[in-house]
This record gives sequence, C-alpha cells and structure tokens, in this order.
Amino acid sequence: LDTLDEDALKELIAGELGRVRDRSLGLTTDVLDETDLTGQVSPLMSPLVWDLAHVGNYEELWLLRAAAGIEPMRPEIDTLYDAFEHPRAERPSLPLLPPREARAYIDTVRAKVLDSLSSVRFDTDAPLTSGGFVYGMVVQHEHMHDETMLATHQLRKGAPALLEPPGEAPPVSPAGGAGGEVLVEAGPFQMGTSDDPWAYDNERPGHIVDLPSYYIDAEPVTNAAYLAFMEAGGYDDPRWWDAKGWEWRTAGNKRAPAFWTREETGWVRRRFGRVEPVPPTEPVQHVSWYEADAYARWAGKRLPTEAEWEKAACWDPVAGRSRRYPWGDVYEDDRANLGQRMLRPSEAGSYEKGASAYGVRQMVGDVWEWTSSDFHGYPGFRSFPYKEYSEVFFGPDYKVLRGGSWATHPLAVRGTFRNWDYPIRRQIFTGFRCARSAVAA
Ligand code: AVJ
Ligand code: FE
Repeated sequence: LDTLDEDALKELIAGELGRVRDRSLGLTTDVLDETDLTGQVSPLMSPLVWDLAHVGNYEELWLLRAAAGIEPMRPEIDTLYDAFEHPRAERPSLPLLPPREARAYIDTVRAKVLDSLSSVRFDTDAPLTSGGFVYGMVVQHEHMHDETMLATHQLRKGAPALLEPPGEAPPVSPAGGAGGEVLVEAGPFQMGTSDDPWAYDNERPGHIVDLPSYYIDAEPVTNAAYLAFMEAGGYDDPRWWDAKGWEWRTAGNKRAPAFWTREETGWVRRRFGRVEPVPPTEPVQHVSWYEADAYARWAGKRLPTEAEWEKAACWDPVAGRSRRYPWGDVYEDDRANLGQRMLRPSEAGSYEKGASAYGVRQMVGDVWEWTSSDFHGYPGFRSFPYKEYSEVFFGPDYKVLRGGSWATHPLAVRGTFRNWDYPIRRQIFTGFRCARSAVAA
C-alpha cells in the first residue's frame, strides 16, 4: 500500500469498494424474503437491512461529507443509523429504509464517492485523507459489518440461505493436527504499529514490550479437545471457572458451545441452517471468553495475553522486527483461511506456509482468538478519527480478540489488529488457544 502512487492506490480503492459491496449485497439478497431482511433473529443483532444502510450512511459521513466536502444527502436518516443512538435490540422498531430504498441509497452514495475520488488528495498533511486512510477505514468498516451479518445468518432459524462456497479445504500440513506447544523465549518485541497506513488508532503507536518466556499452543483448540473438557465434567466443576463465568454458565445452564446439540449419535452443530456432526479436527468456535478461560484452567494452562499472542504471531526474532502477518509482510491467499472463502474454519494444522517465525499455526484466520486481556489504549494512544471507534470501549468490560476468522476479510485484519467483545458473547466466530508461563511465577 505505502509503495503505490496515488493513482494506483485510488484504482485499488475503487476495486476494493466494488468487491466489498458485492459481498454485502450477497449477504442481503432477495433470496431472503423481506422479513428476513427487516426482522430480527436475536436482540444481539441488527436487522440485515440496518447493517446495509448503516455502511452506506457511514460511507456518506466519511467519504462524501468529511473527505470530499459534499453536502449531506439525507441528514434526516443519520440518527437511524447511528450505532450509539439506538442499541441493536431497538433497531427493528425504527422507521428503517426498506430493502429496495436502502439499496438505492447506498448505490447513490457509492456513485458520488467514485465521482469525487479523483478530486480528493492523498498527498497532503490532512490526517484523514493522507495515504487514503479514510477510504481504507470505510472499506474495512463494510467488511466488518459483513462479518457481523454472517453472525446474523448463523443465528437465523430456517432453511439455509447461504450457498456453501465451492472452494476446496486446504491441505493439512504434515506437522499439522498434532497440537503441541511452542516456546517463545524471553525478550522484547514491537507491539502495535506506527507506520501501517490503514491501521486503526487502537493499534497505535508501536511500542516495545518485554515478556518473560512462555509456551503457546501451536494450533487453536479443536472440537475434539474441547469435547474432552466437556466429557471430563468441565461444565460442572466451578474450580475451572471465573466467578462471573460460573454465574453465566449456571444462569443459562450452558453445557456446550453455542449451536451444539446432543443427539443419540453424538454431538451435532447447526451451521448456517445445516445440521452436521461436530468435526473433531476443526478449531472450536462459538465459545464465550468464560468457556475458553475455563477450558484453559482445566488443561493446566491459561489464555495468552494479547502481547503474548502478538509476539508469537508477528515477531521475527532473527530479523528483530515484527511482520505484518505471521508469514511475512505481504498477504497471500494460501496462507490463511480468511475472506469467507469457506463458511467454516479449516482443520487445525492447515496452512503450514502461514506459520509464524516461531512455528505457530493459524494465528490469522479460521477463528478469532480470545485473549486474557481487557481492551485498553496503548501507551501514547490518541483517538483518531473518532472516539466511538475504540476509545469509548476501553475498560474492564471487554476482552480482546485477535487474528480474525474465516469470515474476516484480509483487508480488515493484520497481526496488530484488535477486536473486542463482552466475555459472554458466542455468536461471533471465536475460538482460542492456550498458553502457559515457562518460568514459575
Ligand atoms: C471492531 C468489530 C468490535 O462491530 O462493533 C463497526 C466494528 N465499528 N462499526 C463492531 C465497528 C463501527 C466493531 N468491532
Ligand atoms: Fe458500524
């Protein structure tokens, strides 16, 4: 990105805007009937048609009004699509644009964005447009909402609405599937970034963190491993659970990951409307932070801190620098399961070429990974370009998730990317791996 000249970057941006829009439209097509688009599958999620118009409204605010100085098109709808004015549970009762009008609105916004792109300068000191930052922010935002829409689809009852992509499962590497741990020796590494052009404020600034040595799992925890925890009575033993986690587990009578049910033949799961046996070798997904934390304690381990996660994923101890992705600085399709190429994680042990310098596999893609860390700003954090992206979420309520899932687009994740959610959430495509200190504390 930082090596492209302005015209080439604008061409790339126009292409990515088109691709993300195709993705959004694919998740909100007319194969869904009107009530699927305007109704609510869960108070946790917005109606799909809200997400669709929201990404267009966000694009209007940032690319038309802020970047290009164009007058508001429909200021009266801003309040409907402001995520802070209306919590998700409330959105279906708002006078939202119906699907056809929502599509027309976002189309008009997009046409004006493409029209004005050539007149917006990327080579000035204005931080919003410098290097095309705000365009990258809008592309990433739409991809994030596409992942959110996939969670809505996963929660939706009824016949399958999404086609299983024809893509083939990647090969499992010879060393893969064996689990195991990797030692990360003590020492400093660079966490976060000061020079990634599309990085969010919460990834900045880059700073040195010195860590004691630790072991981290070479692969995400699989369904088979998680089942062993269940069968060992893990859900019935308060010793493994955080106090609030035990409350959550007891009040909701939780006994398994979300979407799992026990049949006579064994555990099955519902995945986008299809019911299938739980695949033992796939990373577990749809577990809360509390479940991940309990599993880790049962296994004699703990969740990694986000610093431990990032060092194992990105630090190259030989070169003495952090990579943008575990395997290097350049994204490549055959290194990770990202971008909704499949509607599921790939088997643990896949993507040998995507391993980090330490030999840790599948850090990026497949499943988001819970870390033990609360969401806070890095030393020297400065909110940019708006407090509501991340700063308002800082504090003890949210846990940090790392690495992206099969549903995350490659443009919307990198080694430094930070996601966050409440520790009870399970509709997101989240699993985990464990760590442990190498030196007794
Ligand atoms: C970064 C995924 C937590 O979905 O709440 C979307 C992203 N910010 N619109 C979210 C976001 C504004 C955010 N997460
Ligand atoms: Fe948003």
